[in-house]
Amino acid sequence: MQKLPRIPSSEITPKAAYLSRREFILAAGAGLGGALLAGCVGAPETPEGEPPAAQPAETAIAQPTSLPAPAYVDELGDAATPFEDVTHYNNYYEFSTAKAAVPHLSKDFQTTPWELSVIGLVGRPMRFSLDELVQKFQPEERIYRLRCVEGWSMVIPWVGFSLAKLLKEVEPLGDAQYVRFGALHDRKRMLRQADPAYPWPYQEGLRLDEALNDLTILASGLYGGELPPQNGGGLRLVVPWKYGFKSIKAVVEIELTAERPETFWNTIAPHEYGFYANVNPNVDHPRWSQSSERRIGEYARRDTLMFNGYAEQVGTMYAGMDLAGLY
Ligand SMILES: Nc1nc2c(c(=O)[nH]1)N[C@H]1C(S)=C(S)[C@@H](COP(=O)(O)O)O[C@H]1N2
Ligand SMILES: [Mo]
Repeated sequence: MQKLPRIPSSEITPKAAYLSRREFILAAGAGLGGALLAGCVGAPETPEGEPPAAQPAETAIAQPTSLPAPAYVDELGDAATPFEDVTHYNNYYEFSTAKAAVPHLSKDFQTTPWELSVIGLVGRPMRFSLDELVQKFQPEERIYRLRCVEGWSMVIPWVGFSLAKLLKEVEPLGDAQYVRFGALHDRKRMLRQADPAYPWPYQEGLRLDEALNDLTILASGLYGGELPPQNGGGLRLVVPWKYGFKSIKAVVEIELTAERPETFWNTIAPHEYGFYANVNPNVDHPRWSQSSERRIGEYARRDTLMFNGYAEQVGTMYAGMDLAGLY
């Protein structure tokens, strides 16, 4: 394997693990949870789309004990799926095809230490430890909907950082057009990789502009803590406007390429799983209608939103493309 340089230790600040409660409160005040936090502390409502006026940090944290426990709500006002469901209803074929079995079968999977290589068409190929990534790129709270092509969805409070920050660091070359993501390939640690019916390792890919979109994150945690093995720890990709299978778990390699990379599900069933896989209520999967979904924890189905509700942030990337063909 190619020997890759590491980031100099001078660039690493000592000690900084996951998002602290204080950072969460500040992040919530400034970002997605802003409207909610404002509501909690009785601040006046602001017009739609406008963030609440910035509060001085000291005001926001003056009396932490008087604040309610952090409430996790997405920007549409939907509460996060309970931690118990997020961590016990998991698609993770390296461990099992049975969702309920995944947490148990992955419970001894070591997520630390974790290493990520960034290679291919970049000026500075690099290898990072998870600690280095977290310290350098400062994960923040990102509360996203996750929509699986099977027709269920969740709201998950990730802890992660924009992939764009990492890509800028390695300096993509002019001919880089796509990004390939490779999951860990280790039969001893992921027992179901012994099954030759699947093209291991799990792989995914994005167009470079999709990878650089601010919504695209590498997640190192959820619910303010570490990323449990069953959710893709040490590190996983999260692309909230695409079907869940694009959000690859246990990422160890990121490669910038000129050609569109092959992906796990597209290789297995190309007529069922396209490269783009943008959430689209108007294009059905051959076996599952995509017009509605079941939010885990709810009974009634809800309408599926175009681009999973992120059309404003991502729609322009697909201008002029035939959306019906994007599956
Ligand atoms: N490496 C890997 N990543 C994966 C999968 C997988 O089987 N292996 N399943 C995908 C699918 S189909 C979904 S819906 C999401 C589920 O993520 P969650 O268990 O955190 O909700 O992970 C995706 N990432
Ligand atoms: Mo999925």
